[in-house]
Amino acid sequence: MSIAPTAFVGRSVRRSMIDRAVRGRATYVGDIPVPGALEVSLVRSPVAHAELLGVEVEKARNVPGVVAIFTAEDLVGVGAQSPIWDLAGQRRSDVRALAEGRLRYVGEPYAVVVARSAEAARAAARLVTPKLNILPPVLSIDAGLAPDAPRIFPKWPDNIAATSRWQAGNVEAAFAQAAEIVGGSFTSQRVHPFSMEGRGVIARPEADGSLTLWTSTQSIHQVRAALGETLGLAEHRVRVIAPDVGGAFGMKAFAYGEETLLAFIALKLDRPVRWIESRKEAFVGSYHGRDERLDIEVAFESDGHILAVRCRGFLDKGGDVCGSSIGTVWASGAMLTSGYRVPAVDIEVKGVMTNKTPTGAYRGYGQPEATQAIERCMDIAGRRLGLHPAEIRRRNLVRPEEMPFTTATGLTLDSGRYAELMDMVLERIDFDTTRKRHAVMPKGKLRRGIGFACFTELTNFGHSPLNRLLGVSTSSFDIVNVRMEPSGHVRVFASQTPMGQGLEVVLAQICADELTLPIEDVSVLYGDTLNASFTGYASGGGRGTGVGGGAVALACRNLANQIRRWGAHLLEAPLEQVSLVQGGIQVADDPTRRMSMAAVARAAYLGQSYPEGLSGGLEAREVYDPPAVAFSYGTVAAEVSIDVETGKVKVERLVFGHDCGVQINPKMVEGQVCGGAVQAIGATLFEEIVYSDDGVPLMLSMHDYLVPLASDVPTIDMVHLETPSPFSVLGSKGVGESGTIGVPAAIMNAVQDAIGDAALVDTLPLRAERMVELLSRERV
Ligand code: SMO
Repeated sequence: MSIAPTAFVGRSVRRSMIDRAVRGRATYVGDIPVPGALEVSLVRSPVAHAELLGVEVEKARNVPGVVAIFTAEDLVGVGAQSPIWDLAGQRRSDVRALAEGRLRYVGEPYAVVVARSAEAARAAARLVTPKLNILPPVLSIDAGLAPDAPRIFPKWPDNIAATSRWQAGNVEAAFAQAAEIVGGSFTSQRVHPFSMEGRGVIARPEADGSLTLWTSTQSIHQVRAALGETLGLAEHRVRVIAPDVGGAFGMKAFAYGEETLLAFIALKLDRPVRWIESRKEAFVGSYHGRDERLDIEVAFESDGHILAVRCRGFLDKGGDVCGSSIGTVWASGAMLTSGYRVPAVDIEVKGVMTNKTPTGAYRGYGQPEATQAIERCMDIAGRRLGLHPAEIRRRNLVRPEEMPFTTATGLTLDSGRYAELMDMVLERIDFDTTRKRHAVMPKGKLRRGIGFACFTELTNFGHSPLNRLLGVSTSSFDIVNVRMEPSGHVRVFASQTPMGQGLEVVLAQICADELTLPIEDVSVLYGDTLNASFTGYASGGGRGTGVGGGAVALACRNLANQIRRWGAHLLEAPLEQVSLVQGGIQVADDPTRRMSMAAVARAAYLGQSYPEGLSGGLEAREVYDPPAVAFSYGTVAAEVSIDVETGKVKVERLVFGHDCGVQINPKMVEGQVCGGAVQAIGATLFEEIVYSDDGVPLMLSMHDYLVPLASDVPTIDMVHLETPSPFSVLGSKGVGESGTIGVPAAIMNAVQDAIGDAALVDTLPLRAERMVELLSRERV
């Protein structure tokens, strides 16, 4: 069956679904009414690096309303949580939910206060005082790598959490014979993922000895598994519920210590407890994104063909090896060759511990960083070799007839029309005309530039048996159950957890389309381990539609087959003549021999006479483990202006061409791409978490952490191609991270074009003061 996306696009469907699925019962963790819940306040480290010699809690205990105070030594029987990404040779940090012996970053929790009111808990938390022996902090990748650097984990021989390396072809020979070698040291700064809803956890012990945990997460089953590891709670004793999630962006992809902590306290006190992250806490207590440097060299032939890529990449991992471990820089390394034919590589990436908030998954997951490095090199090489930036890319981009194409880093590009989409985007932005227009403009107060970047995006993360090779210690199949109720209404027990992007609508569309039902006849249940279906890697890695939706399609096809067999039985027709048509079953094209879905369902639940091989009810369950990942891709072109006096960079135009395979809901695809692009404009132009010399983050509110405003965002002009993936049930690929991946590189290329060759644009963000500095080099 094919998906007819246009059937579902439009206000009425989206509004009705959103009204029911979100607005009608929009409930975040902080809104869950739990009578009698005690309030929890975490006490977080005020310093970047110190020995923790003791914790003074007496004054805090005397605050009226305080019920209990816990430090690490009270966490009897509580274990450390393993990272989900666990590469060969990776070192363990074994940090538990509360720090003991040492504080490793500002914001690390080392004590927790439980009180009858949030005010009392916060007041008491302020009175908890650590006894500290301050240690010198390690605040950068280079400081962490220095031979005499203080060890952040004293038992380790150095500060390196893990290393990954890809080697293929004869890199030495390639560089020896290269006509041109282009390189640089490309930095993507530390950013805050900034979900509108922060994190929050409520834990409630139940009368039957089980525990209910509400948490704002992308991965309910991973949280459940984490509590098994840290607290020894068997899966069936824990029910994890993610209510409506107000944004996640990868930052909520993996379990956190607070989930363990709240579960522990609830069971210990036998009382429900609640912790809702404050905005200030979110800036230090939830994982940061990016913070990578890629030192890259690319060898080219004189005709522009790439001979080899050499790279040493580094992730500033912060103070704990948790969650994604060094997965983001792993992805930078694996994706560095992007959509290009690269015969030889020597790429090595390392995660370096520092005294900062741990970095983790953030929309794009290492791919914006990789794209920045390779796409800057393509532009520079094109200029040096006298090739149009599109021509040098065209010569290297993998062609459709070469796919599936296995890259030198071992990834298989599944499908796509890379060069065709690039040309469409350049035509839409009038690339050549614009460049000519810029060239003859007088050099006034505004410098103008235009640039673009191609990118690929790893999506539909999966094939569980391969995960071990990537160091991923979870499965990545999704199970989906569907049930047609006696009324003919269908319930989808989804595996994926929507995080505010509207994924539940897409899953409902897939089901409705497979069963030819109006979308109103479908409900999607999700976000609750008790009634959602299982997923391993969960809602990240661009898996929502391609994997979660693929499992929905398979389960619905199974159900459709049962319905057809019932139909053939009830209408006394040969099975091959019975099909699902417009919300019912029908024999051939004879509308007089037809039954409504409800009539079939009633018969299936009545069970007075069974079709051969079937018994009562209408339910189906299917597992989908994709055979391989699928690559979305795109080209982003940007025109910028730079005010030479203030240094302000403005994105004047943005054309975004992308292909995520079959689009189930084009409106939502557009929303995802635009949202990501806006986030990327922020990360390219001004967002950055800056630390003081003693390791205190200077950004703790929206006053200092600048996210893009409407006035920073141009109209985003979209260009689409739709190349189905052969590795996906519906031909669909992921789109959630697309927006963030190509935009930084495109803007950097445009900014380089605007300022000329006097200074290399290699460091993000391109804040005004940095631009003033870059522009000043032109005058010396
Ligand atoms: S950064 Mo994502 O949740 O793969």
